[in-house]
Amino acid sequence: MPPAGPRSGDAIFASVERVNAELFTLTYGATVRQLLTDLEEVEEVNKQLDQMGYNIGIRLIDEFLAKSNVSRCVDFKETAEVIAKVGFKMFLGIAATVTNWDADGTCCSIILDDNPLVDFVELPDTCQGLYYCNILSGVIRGALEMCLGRDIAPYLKIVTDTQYLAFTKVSMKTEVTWLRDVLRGDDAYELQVKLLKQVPEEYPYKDD
Ligand code: MYR
Repeated sequence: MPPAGPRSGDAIFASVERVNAELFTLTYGATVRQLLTDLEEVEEVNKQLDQMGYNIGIRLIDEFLAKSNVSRCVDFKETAEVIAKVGFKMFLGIAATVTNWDADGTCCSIILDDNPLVDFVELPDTCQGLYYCNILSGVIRGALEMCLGRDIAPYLKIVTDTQYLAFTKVSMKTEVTWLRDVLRGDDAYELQVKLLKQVPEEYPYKDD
């Protein structure tokens, strides 16, 4: 056992961070367990986790854009790289890799280098159809639906007597699905992100 004594600020922060990460992982596990008890069907739990993630994602994008200094991406390929390299790092402390692009650049895989959500987790046979980390697919779907997307040059718009700059926001509708999941016996965690359509919205944006 190391001798007790004063610890440096870095060591204390590292240990607080580790405790927070463990608390987060255990809290997420308790949430999934409660959903399994309440909803009984794993399919329903999958849907609920995705929906919870979506609700987080539509809010988290503001924090992401404010903290990351990421500006609008030029295409979906850049967006996917930003999610993998900046988003996963910022919110989960892990890196991820983008791969398996389709020919038109609208579908790819994000492979997680690590997955802190599954520390301490082992699924019983009764949960075989469960996508334990489905909250992550919802987060990505929600965040992309609310982000600025492709940059369309700002243009002048005249409303009654007032001239003001209007920017176009482009919401990205995506389908995010797990292709591989270690908890289900695969060798990696792989999320497929498919861009379905981009919906331009003019200022003032509708809140829905
Ligand atoms: C833009 O083009 O407007 C910028 C696009 C950036 C999208 C980044 C979305 C971040 C999602 C974070 C996912 C974290 C998962 C844990």
